[in-house]
Amino acid sequence: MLDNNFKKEEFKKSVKENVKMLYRKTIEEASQEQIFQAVSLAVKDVIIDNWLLTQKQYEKDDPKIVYYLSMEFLMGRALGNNLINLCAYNEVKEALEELGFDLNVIEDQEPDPALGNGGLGRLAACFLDSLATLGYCAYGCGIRYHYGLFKQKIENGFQVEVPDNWLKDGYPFELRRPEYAKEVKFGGYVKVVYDPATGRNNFVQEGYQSVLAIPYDMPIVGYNNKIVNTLRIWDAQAISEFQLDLFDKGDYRKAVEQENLAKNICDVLYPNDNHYAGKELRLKQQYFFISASIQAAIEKYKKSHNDLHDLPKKVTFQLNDTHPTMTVAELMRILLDEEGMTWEEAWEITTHTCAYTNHTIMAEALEKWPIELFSKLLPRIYQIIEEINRRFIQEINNKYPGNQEKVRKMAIIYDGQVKMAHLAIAGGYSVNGVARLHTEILKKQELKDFYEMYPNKFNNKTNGITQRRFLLHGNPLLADWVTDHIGDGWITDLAQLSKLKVYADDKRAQQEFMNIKYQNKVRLAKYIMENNGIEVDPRSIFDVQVKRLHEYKRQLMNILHVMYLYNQIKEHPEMDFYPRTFIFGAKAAAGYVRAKLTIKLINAVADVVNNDKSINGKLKVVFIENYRVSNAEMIFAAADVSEQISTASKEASGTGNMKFMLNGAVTIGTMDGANVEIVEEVGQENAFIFGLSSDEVINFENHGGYDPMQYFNNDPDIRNVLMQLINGTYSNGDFELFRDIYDSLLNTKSSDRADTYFILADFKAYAEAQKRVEEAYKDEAGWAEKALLNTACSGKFTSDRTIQQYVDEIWHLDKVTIDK
Ligand code: 26Q
Repeated sequence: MLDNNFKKEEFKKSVKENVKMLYRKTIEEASQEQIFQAVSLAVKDVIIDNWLLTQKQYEKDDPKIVYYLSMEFLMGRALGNNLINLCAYNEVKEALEELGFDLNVIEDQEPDPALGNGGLGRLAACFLDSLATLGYCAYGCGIRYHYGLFKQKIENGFQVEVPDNWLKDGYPFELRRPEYAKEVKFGGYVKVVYDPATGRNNFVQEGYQSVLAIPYDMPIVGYNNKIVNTLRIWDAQAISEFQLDLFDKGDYRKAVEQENLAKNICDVLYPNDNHYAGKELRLKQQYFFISASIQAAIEKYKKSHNDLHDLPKKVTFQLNDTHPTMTVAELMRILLDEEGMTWEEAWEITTHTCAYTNHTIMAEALEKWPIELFSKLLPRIYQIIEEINRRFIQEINNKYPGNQEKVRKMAIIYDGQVKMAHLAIAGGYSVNGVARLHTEILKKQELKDFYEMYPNKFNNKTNGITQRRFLLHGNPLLADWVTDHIGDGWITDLAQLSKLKVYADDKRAQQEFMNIKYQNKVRLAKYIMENNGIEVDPRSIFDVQVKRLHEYKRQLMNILHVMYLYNQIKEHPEMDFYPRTFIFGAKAAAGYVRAKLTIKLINAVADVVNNDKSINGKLKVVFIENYRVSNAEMIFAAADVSEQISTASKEASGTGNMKFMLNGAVTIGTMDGANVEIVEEVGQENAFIFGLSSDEVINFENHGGYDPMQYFNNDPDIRNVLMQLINGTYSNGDFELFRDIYDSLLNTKSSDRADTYFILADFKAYAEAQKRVEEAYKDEAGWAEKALLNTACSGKFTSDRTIQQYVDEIWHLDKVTIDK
């Protein structure tokens, strides 16, 4: 066992002590939840020592800091992950066994902190893990939502959202730090005050309302290196609780208003994924956590440095999509209004400190705020953005004299709206996409004009995932097998997985590899039985699509294909067919009606297919309720086939695709996002690629010429499946239930083009690729080789590699090691 602070007997004593202190109980009397709290407290104790050590080291070394600013951190459970990174997992497992507890059951007591929607939020969590493991000084900055992403229940086949009260029993891995509270100001107006001493106009916000931002810190444990970084999430508190004298002054109304303002800011995470909703509360959330985070960062910088002009040498603010773009204006405000700098000085510093990551090219995800809303809520910030815009337009005019078209397309404020992406690009020194194809599309299409103006700002950082959670913790059997074959260096250097390649055609290795897959399928089958009451055969092909539900991700194409297969089996019962279990997991945004109807369709098909005795269990369909980080770990480990079937050009990167690959699942997918790079690593022959290319899709979109009706008219298989949406086959005779889905594919009633995501265009190619999957799976050795090679070739997709590239090419951080 590696060097860590765990002594088994001491740890057991500490758990007993904690149960006594917290609950006045003996260990025999305590519930599993209470044991979880007691164990977590014992673990936190060890972490805190390293946390202090790390802070001391940072104070001594004064390394450059990255602040990763994000509205979302989809952390998943902390206990198991912390034990893994402390290299104490097995010891604690044994200690608990000796006390009569099962660590897995204890881990299951932890709420799954779901302060994120999907890919973007989970990426932020993987990045924090890699930053700590690689020894870089990094702070995550976000919001302490009281309710995370809703829990999903399925009732009568429909999604029902249930509030996620994750703080209900107290969360053991957070530390409240009220002494670092910051004031955040909203509303009011800006008064211009001439200062004869400096000859400057000063801008003073008056008549505003304040909220107090209280930080809560969560430890981010690096792997086996004693480094513990910090995720700082801000909670809102009414300032009047601190300033009771307001009442004395008789300003009762303001006190109540401020109280109300504070009340709802941190209530809930907006459950939209890849979709923008221009809600005032969302804008408040943005400014709330940005203002607090930037104030704290500047204060910290000033403690040990005396010249703010050197800020870019010591600090980078990385913007996780446009949601934290307010950073640009808030930093300008502090430098101008509080530090008394000139515009030019402040702009020079800001544009060398901020950097922006783009995560989507979906038009409906682009953030645009109406200026009335913006200027009322944030008058001084709006004023600053107006000036940024005025100067930016001047720059455009200088570069393209008389070209109004450029101004129209690139201005930060235009048509009564503030365009956050434009502000992020103008206000920073780096713009990156999240996979090679995505970055190319940004440069050639979506952000073409900006690329032309600032080619040097643009760069690619292909996403990655942390193997510590998604292999070492999630798939212990495979993790041990890998370590037995190539040593444990892969845990911090995933490229070493390529050493497994020599085993790809080794009979024994293949058998062991597939046996582990089988055991993981048994584990998932048990979970499905317990949670869904559906019996699935672990010998069938586990074909999995888990991700947020969105039309562009095409869960609909997957389920239409299942309907097609079912028709085939019914028509040709004698047909050779390898048993397959189609597994879905997906949350739909609460207001996304068509996505929710797709969930109903999946469950309706499941009902019919799973209960049809005549097909002898050849086909099963399972919708796993409440897909989230904790069950994801188990699902990836059990997958044979990874569904990555987005309309080409729409998925910026995808990260689930990488988690499947790492766990030895074979991809069926389009040439989209990071799939392109996955195929490049593993080889065409070890993946199943189909469908329109991104160029073909973009060409249709720009020039028209796509007619889904042709497929309906000319292809009887497609026609049959589509008719089954409106003839009651899956709706107990109700012709209307799924009509919206049918219409979305064929009818041009709405202003949208029918079949926006080219499902009918790709359907046959998809079915044919699925046929190839089936044939390949029948060849046991051939499949084992493919699966093993997927794991062996997944080294590129570690977030350690991604972070190292951010460090080398954008952040330029200093590596830190803890002395001794
Ligand atoms: C915006 C405004 C108002 C409310 C919500 C939002 C909002 C929230 C979340 C907009 C977008 C998101 C999330 C986007 C996202 O998760 N994108 C994914 O990012 C991954 C990590 O880079 C990529 O792998 C995925 O391809 C991309 O879809």
